[in-house]
Amino acid sequence: MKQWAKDRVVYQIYPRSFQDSNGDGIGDLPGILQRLPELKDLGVGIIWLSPVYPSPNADNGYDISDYCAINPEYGTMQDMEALLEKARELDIRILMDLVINHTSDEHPWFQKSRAREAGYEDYYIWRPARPDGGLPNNWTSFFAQDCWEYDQVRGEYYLHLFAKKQPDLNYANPRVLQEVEEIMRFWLDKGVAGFRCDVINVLYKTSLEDGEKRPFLRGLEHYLTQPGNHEILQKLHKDVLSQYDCFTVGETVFVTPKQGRELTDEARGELDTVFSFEHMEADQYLVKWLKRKFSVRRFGAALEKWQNALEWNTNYLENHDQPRSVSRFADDGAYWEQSAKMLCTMLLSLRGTPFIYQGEEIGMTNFDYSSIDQLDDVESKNVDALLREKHLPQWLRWKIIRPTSRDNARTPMQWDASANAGFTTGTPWLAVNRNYRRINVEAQRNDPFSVRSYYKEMIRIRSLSQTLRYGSFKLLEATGRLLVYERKYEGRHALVLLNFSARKVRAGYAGQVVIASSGRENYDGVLLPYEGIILNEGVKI
Ligand code: ISL
Ligand code: CA
Repeated sequence: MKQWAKDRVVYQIYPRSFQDSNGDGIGDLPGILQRLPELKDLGVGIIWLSPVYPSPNADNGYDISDYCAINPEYGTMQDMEALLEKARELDIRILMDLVINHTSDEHPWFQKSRAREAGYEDYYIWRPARPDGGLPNNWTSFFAQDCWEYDQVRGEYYLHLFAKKQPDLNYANPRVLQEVEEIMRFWLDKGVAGFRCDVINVLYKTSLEDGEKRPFLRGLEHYLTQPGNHEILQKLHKDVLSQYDCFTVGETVFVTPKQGRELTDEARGELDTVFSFEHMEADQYLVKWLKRKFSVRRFGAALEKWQNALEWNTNYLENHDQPRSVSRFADDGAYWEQSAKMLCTMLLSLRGTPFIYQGEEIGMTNFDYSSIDQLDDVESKNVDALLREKHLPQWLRWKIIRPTSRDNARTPMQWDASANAGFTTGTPWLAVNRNYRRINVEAQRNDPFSVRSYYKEMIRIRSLSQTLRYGSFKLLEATGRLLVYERKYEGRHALVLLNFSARKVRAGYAGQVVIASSGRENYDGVLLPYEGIILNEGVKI
């Protein structure tokens, strides 16, 4: 793995919601370009762009209809080149989102495949109905549906692990892999620095037999991290990735530490790093719809396991699929500011490359909508439909969907206190959170005590400290409220003390304060509500 990818901080941009430049209510590439200096100022060294390719937007760009072009809603290829150029000037590298498990059903490959055009028949996973007329198998999708859709043109069903407008590609067909290699070369040759690889451990379907009985994701055992998947990644690495100065992070659903180690083993040559999900279960049972109370103990246990499982981690608390961290793991009310800074202290002091999601650096919160009608997300809508089928009343459906919906993180970026938070002069595609007059970049930019300034300072401190970047990780405490860990490097160490509660907590350590989210310069053994502190050469007392 490249050293630059270890030393830099990544910032994820969800283009649709970042910055609109032409008043159509949709964020775009010129909008991003305009904001690059802002990100540079924050200390960002890498940007991950969620998909910007042409797409019918059944899943906001994760359903791609042309991999080597730019969605006209977002601009042109010239805009993309200008963005790369400006980023180069500022020494910011750009990662593209590589979504290759599925395409849009409007992609020309799918159009040709459904028409059985020569050479394209097997680009997707087609099956006839069962003799009894039933679906080809009993699998269920990630988005709360079955996995098969009947296509009138072809007279067969196609497999889709996600929405029905996202047919899965057939990786048993070597032509598909060649196409993917060409796409990767196209972008790397344009100067991108690598890829965030969407659901990259479900590409290869070993068999299409019925899945074991289970309430969700039936069929998973036939496609999760299969040997055939490892082979695909090795080939992409050998043929393409190894030829460039680039970095990859695989979004690997339900990944175990052992699989994570295999996927990132340099000797095997597959991926540089993976996103794991276990810490996201600190407030849920396996799937996000089954919420439980956030537990520091569970959170700490997941961190301890993953921080030590892999040679190098990627750390995140938010992305475009997850609710806002300050609303989820801490307090977005009375202790909003303390909470956001405490979470920042953690994110930037873990071992691995930190990923900040747009708006996280100003403490953006979950949306404040009052009904499902205000949502856009296909996943939320499918879940609502499923729960309705099961006769759940509306209030209960909303209770389940509201804290979990992916739209919580997709509300437009809050830039300033003007109309629509400075995101657009038109009507935003998704409503802006009403707290934008209080929570926005402009209000925080020049305030040395703001959440954003704290992020900036933490990024700076991390960049100066080998201990925080490369040190080993050791969990010292993960109790009801308190999370404490040690980072150690070449005989030096730092202690990170985090209070996940609205009460003062005794944490008996002493040392020199490197940074405290409260701004204080001395530590007296008691953490303030939602306070985060890093102590240099700290000791237990
Ligand atoms: O969001 C999730 C659960 O609610 C995840 O299961 C998510 O579907 C999974 O992490 C895969 O996510 C990625 O691929 C999807 C896309 O919708 C997500 O936005 C993307 O991050 C299909 O491309
Ligand atoms: Ca626009």
